[in-house]
Amino acid sequence: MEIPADLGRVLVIIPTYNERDNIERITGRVREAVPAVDVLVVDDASPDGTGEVADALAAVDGQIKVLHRAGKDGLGPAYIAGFRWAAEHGYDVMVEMDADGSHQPEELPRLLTALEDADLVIGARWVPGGKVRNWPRRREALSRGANTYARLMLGFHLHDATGGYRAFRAATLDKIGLDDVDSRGYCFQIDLALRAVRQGLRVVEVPITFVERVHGTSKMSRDVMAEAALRITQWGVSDRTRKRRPPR
Ligand SMILES: Nc1nc2c(ncn2[C@@H]2O[C@H](COP(=O)(O)OP(=O)(O)O)[C@@H](O)[C@H]2O)c(=O)[nH]1
Ligand SMILES: [Mg+2]
Repeated sequence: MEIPADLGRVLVIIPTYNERDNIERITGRVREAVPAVDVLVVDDASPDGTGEVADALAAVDGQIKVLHRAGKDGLGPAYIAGFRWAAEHGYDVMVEMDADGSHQPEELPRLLTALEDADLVIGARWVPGGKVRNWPRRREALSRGANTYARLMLGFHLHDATGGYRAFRAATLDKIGLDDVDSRGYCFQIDLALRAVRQGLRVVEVPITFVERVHGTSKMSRDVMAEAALRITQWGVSDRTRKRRPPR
């Protein structure tokens, strides 16, 4: 499928930590679904050798690149490193995609088409038409609950602010400003969405079908959840205090 030509050069950024059994399949699916895009794998020195597998893929496909980082440092810092690399290399659109197949490359053209009239497109599960396959009830309840809490607390219109399948215009990331982002896990996604909304940018959700991973293990942890819950509360509270303060 063709991508809208006016969007310019598109880079799909795939952060990896121990995704050896997934990396070849996901990069292959991206390259097949949308041959015009380039792929950047951002690997945090995975002990299972994902980085070396990615290097081997890059050696035979010039549209696959690899950024090696020193050690596991969380999803947020990996994406920020990927965004910086993309900006330095002149890309116009940066896409976030998990390595584990949860985000389907075949749906990427829909995200990119929506980006023609948006500054940030979020592939969303918890909107009409959005679906989740193979998730235990508990995990679904947790994600829905976290997103409802975020929507009420932060007062924005988004239904899947933790969703990690996204397309940003390069200009959007410039306006958001990445220098002071220090969120690491899921709340990285909420952080960036909130910054975009607060900048008055057009943030649009398009329904996706999220498919739980078959190979490898989730890096989701109690720490990641606790960070998100704490941050949403802090951002929501500071927002309210700011609004209540009388103008000087
Ligand atoms: N580079 C890097 N990638 C990570 C890190 N933590 C998670 N990832 C990747 O981020 C994506 C989403 O993580 P995953 O474990 O699937 O989370 P889940 O889908 O919420 O269960 C996957 O591609 C992971 O390999 C990290 O610390 N560094
Ligand atoms: Mg996953």
